[in-house]
Amino acid sequence: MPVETHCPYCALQCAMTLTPTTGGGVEVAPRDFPTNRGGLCQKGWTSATVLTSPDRLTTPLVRDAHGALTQASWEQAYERIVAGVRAAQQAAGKDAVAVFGGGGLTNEKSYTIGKFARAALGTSRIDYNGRFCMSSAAAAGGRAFGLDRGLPFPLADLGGAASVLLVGSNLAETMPPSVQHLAGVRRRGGLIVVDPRRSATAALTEDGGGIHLQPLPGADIVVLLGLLHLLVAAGDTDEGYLAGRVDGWAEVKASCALWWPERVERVTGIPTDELRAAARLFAAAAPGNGGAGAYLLTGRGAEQHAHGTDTVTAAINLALALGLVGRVGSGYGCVTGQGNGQGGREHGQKADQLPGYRKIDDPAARAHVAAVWGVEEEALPGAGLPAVELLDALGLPGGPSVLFVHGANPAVSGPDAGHVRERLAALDLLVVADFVLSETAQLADVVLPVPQWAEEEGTMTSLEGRVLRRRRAAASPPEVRDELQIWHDLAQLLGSPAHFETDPDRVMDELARASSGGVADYGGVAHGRLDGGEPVFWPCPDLDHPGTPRLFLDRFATPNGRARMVAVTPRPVDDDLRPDAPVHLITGRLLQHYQSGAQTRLVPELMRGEPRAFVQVHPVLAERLGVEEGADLRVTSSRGTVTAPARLSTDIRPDCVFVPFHFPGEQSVNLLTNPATDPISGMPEFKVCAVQVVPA
Ligand SMILES: Nc1nc2c(c(=O)[nH]1)N[C@H]1C(S)=C(S)[C@@H](COP(=O)(O)OP(=O)(O)OC[C@H]3O[C@@H](n4cnc5c(=O)[nH]c(N)nc54)[C@H](O)[C@@H]3O)O[C@H]1N2
Ligand SMILES: Nc1nc2c(c(=O)[nH]1)N[C@H]1C(S)=C(S)[C@@H](COP(=O)(O)OP(=O)(O)OC[C@H]3O[C@@H](n4cnc5c(=O)[nH]c(N)nc54)[C@H](O)[C@@H]3O)O[C@H]1N2
Ligand code: SF4
Ligand SMILES: [Mo]
Repeated sequence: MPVETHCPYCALQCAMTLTPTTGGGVEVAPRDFPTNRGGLCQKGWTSATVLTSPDRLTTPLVRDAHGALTQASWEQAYERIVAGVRAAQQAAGKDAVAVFGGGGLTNEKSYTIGKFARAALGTSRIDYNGRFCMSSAAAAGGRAFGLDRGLPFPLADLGGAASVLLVGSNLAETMPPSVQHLAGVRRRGGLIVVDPRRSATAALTEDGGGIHLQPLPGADIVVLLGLLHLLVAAGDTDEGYLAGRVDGWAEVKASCALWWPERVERVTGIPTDELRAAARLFAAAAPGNGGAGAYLLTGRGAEQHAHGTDTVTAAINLALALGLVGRVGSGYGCVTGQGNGQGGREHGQKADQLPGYRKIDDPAARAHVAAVWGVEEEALPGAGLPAVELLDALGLPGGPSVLFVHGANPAVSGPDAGHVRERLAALDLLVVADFVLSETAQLADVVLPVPQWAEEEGTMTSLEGRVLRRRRAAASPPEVRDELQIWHDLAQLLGSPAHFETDPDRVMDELARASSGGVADYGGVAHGRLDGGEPVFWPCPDLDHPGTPRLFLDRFATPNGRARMVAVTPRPVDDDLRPDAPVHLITGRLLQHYQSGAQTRLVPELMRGEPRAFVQVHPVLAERLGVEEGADLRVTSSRGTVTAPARLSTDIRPDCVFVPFHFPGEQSVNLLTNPATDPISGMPEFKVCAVQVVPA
């Protein structure tokens, strides 16, 4: 029987039909859906390969007396975990145990992992890999609008726009089917891309009169202030909208006064005529200026910085100044990345959060959730530590000595990964649940094999805020155990006062109650309703509510209903150029690989496309270094060294090199990246640091 579901990987959540095959696997076929319109990328097409990969985990593994990971029974694995948790908590209190989740977990699992941490382990120490993803946009969106939903409008709305401004998003490689929604704007010559590289997305500006701005990495705030300066100078701002719907405009208007184009050019390298052309194009598209509509979208290029929240705030300020937000046909959005990057940030995996995007330090929120969980409010811990700080504290006095990892591979994807690996190695007990032996699982004391996407039921919330059904099409290998079951079992063994449901349908009903009345209100979301084919965008407070595809049309979710502008100041990147590190290192993604590559490196077809890391380098820089195409380059930051072959390309600025982060070991670019974090979001500065580049 063919089963209708969605792709395991990114937040576009392309629709697919899975047909079981005789070998225990499934066959993938794309399905028409408003986001992917029948398209899939190469990763989606090949996703089923991982189901039957010889490298997948089929039994629990426990580290033996000789230090080797060996096959074990579930009872042995649980015994080791329960003994480790008890010993750690008796010695050093509840916070001696920590939990690290992932933005790929279903809503049901995202909810339950947060409940497991707070109600079963009693620890405040939980955070997740979404901190590394769009947390700066989440913080900026929450601050400006009172609510963080990546796209507060359906993706297909982009189709009618006169201009779309993409800041640090490479959609054409990271969500290829979504490029269909840019067809209209490209035809109209309205696509503007800000990226230090001529990415595949930046190249899309070339066929129809669009604009690619190619700034110095980390200088987006200056670009955005420069654009705002030009809008103000030209009288293109939407004063009626600003007066009616926005607080803080006077300060923000003043903050861009000194960012005239020549000054922006000096800092960013963007020629004044290009900046002026972009400002004119974008302003003319705004409804207040008689345009057909304009969207500003941010991606990780803008967000993954030690000042990422301010950068996104500058983007939001620009969108508000043009009156784009909360208007049909225009808007600001963050392009959420992981499969459940949206739902994963709503239900309590974040250090300071309870389900429904509630704040863990809000007494009313605590009382509500404690009642749903059947525990005393006083028993709920307070706020924990954001991911980088959490990983940093592992194995240190006062820090956690036990860590559970579910759905993340921080040994490859964390900033300053060499240090992350050291901290993981210092733990008394590392428990990793995964379906492959990821680089983090390789360091574990206990590895728990879990089902893959096509073997489980649940829901995912896509980049649009639309809740989708994930459905089972294949059986897991017999010894594999679902995480809902694992948390249920461990909670029971640990004597948890809270009960843990194992049926995803019932977990969703509980999540609906726990989130009810919160910011991310899923009160009206139920599997049965989604199975009926109804698209449900949150907030959806009750079963009769139609859901909310477009947010903020009447008011923002702030107490006074008005958007809050915050003036921001550009700052240098944290790890800036120095004589012994004179080149900027940029990191990001390739079409063929997903994240740490734990899954996609198991797919032969994808490995044929991109088998290893490389250093994208401009021919001018390559000549200065005396290297040719394919020659090994040694790239060194103050944290580590990576050696990889040069790939010469005029698509990158001569003062930068680019290395993708999908590869482990000596090719892991995160050995180099900077763990300095944004003071508001906790986002590390993945996107830029200073390096020395020499021939190897
Ligand atoms: N193929 C593939 N697709 C994916 C993923 C994957 O791993 N592989 N992961 C998914 C996830 S979780 C995410 S978060 C998304 C990410 O999706 P994107 O945000 O599109 O991906 P990145 O490649 O990380 O970054 C985008 C661009 O930012 C640019 N950039 C670097 N520094 C700067 C800067 O300072 N300013 C600006 N303006 N741009 C800069 C890079 O050159 C890069 O082209 O993709 C999702 N889709
Ligand atoms: N240098 C650099 N580093 C980056 C970035 C960058 O742009 N540059 N981007 C950052 C971003 S945006 C992100 S999102 C992170 C992501 O970084 P990671 O956390 O490394 O993401 P994945 O590689 O997707 O790891 C998920 C792991 O969980 C497993 N898994 C998948 N589904 C499940 C499940 O349901 N249950 C369990 N238990 N396991 C599951 C997978 O097999 C995989 O091993 O990387 C960040 N790191
Ligand atoms: S774009 Fe994302 S959701 Fe669509 S097929 Fe590719 S990885 Fe899957
Ligand atoms: Mo991400």
